[in-house]
Amino acid sequence: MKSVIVGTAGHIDHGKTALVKALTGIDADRLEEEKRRGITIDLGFAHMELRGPGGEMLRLGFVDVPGHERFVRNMLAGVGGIDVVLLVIAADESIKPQTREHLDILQLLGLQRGITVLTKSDAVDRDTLDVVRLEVEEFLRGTFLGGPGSSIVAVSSLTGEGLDELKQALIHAAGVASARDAQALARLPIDRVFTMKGFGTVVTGTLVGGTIGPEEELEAFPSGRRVRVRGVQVHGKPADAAVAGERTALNLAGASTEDLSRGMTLAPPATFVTTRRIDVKLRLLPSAPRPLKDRARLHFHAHTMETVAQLVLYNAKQIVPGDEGFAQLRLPEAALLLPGDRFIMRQFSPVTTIGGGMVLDAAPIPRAAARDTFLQTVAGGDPTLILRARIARRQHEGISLSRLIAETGWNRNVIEAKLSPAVRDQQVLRIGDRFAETRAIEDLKLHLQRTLEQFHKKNPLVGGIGREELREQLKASAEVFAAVAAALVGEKKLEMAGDLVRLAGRGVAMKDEEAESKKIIEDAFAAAGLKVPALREVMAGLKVDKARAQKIVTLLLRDKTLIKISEELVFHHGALEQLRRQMAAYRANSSKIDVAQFKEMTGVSRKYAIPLLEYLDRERVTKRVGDAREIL
Ligand SMILES: Nc1nc2c(ncn2[C@@H]2O[C@H](COP(=O)(O)OP(=O)(O)O)[C@@H](O)[C@H]2O)c(=O)[nH]1
Ligand SMILES: [Mg+2]
Repeated sequence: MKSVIVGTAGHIDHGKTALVKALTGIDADRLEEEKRRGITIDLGFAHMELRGPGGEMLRLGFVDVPGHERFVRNMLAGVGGIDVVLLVIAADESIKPQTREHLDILQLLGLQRGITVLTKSDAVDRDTLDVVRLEVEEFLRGTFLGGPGSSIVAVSSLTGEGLDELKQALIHAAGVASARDAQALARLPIDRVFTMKGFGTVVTGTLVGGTIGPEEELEAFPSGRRVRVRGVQVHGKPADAAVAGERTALNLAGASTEDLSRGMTLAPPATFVTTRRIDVKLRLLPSAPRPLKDRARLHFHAHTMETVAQLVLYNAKQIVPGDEGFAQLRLPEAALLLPGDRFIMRQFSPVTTIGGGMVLDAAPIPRAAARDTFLQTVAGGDPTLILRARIARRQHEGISLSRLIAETGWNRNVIEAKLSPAVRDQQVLRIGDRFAETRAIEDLKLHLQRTLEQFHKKNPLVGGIGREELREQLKASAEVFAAVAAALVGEKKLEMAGDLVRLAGRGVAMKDEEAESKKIIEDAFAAAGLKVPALREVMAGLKVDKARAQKIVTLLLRDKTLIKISEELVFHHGALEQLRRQMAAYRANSSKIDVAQFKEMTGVSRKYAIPLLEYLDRERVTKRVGDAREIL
């Protein structure tokens, strides 16, 4: 069954609550104080079913809002989830301040559908009603309620006159209202939290996307508390699941009423990332009293949340009434917001509605290059272009699928489907779980080759640059670096020699006797194990001169074939690895070892044992405790 949320709007005492009651039979003023004072303070809820033109049933959930100017913030908490509005204007009073303010808010929220209802038609004569109708038509011109085909219906909740016509208009509006996306990831902005005898904690809200069923685990944002859904009710009745666009009540396990409050959002756990900075497109109402200045403080309302935000204008010192622009809003606390979410801004003081806009990016990159182009692409709304822009701005690092989900709120299937043509055409590369623009990866390849070229020029005698060192210079993650290096090796542009990376055919060009000497040194140390010869003696037996021999040793130390552990002692890396293995095996029997035991285990003299143990201490294989060592 199609579910549509209908919200009321309009000045106080114009008959909104009476109208909802006349339609549904439900009194939406639920608070004792509301009943006593006869005014709506907080949101009220009601529901009804109507038969559509094709015989299908339509489910209408009503959100009745307060009209009093002091309670606009409550109105804002309810109006975020509505699909169709009933703009209520009393025929005996016509347009009043909150008629204007509420209409401004509805427009800023991007609402598309609604019906204007002239209430209390019984209280005025025909001529007055006609005059008011003309006034209202004039007032609505140029708004979503003023276009051709939009209806203005005169109604009396007292006599019932006009109610049938209104129901017909509602059926039409509900029929054409676009359904909310049940495939999207679920998000339920909480508008009420209470306890119910026998149930425990209950929250309600309008489900803006996705579905929620019993036994699901959810996370409350921004607090991070995990809850489990015990039961679901839709429009006051138990349901198998709540679907996007439905008034939803959840009975929750894992949280008390103190843990949850209006303004929080329930969503699948570990899916989204909260933010304190959002990039937005915003619009200042023509009726705003003054220009909006950079650094201004504002009241910020989105979904059911409200907070104070600081404005940082992009590209401008101020925005004048009637104008729009890109900006960043900085929030005092983290919030869950996603691109496409609408918000309202109210002046800090005195508090009036001055504008609003749409979230474009809830994961802004500080000092990003080409930020405006990025924001324009997001504002453009084409999902494929948006995904490409989100990948491109991460340059060669790319972005993981889960991060794309968190940044867009779109589910995995949608993202993979939208990207699959670009992946197939190799405009986008998939590296592990990341997507990166091919162009950015090609740039990184060139950058890597240029970096190596410079290195070889500066260090003609060195066999290459260490992997990690190169990776850090390129500011690439391990994953991306490995992929790029492997690709270049495949293209025969790169060589890897152990830990070293060099351009193909480059690195040390040794003469024969140098290469021979190098081998002699290496072999001598490899064969010696821990009982290494004196370096002086080995060098003396070589064919090359002392300076060359020294250079060769430097190279062997540099590529970590040989490892120097003290001024006099140099070991082959294989021997030290063997020692580590011995230590690990020894540890299986005893966690402590002293010098005598170490000498016995390795067969080396004290002259070697002490520096070796000190080396192991530095490498955190052992830790000195008194005269002995603890093996870590
Ligand atoms: N004569 C007349 N009075 C109405 C009608 N609708 C509402 N009222 C009265 O107007 C007052 C305000 O109505 P209410 O629904 O609370 O207004 P709200 O503040 O917009 O929700 C109440 O005293 C209602 O009885 C109507 O159609 N005709
Ligand atoms: Mg009311």
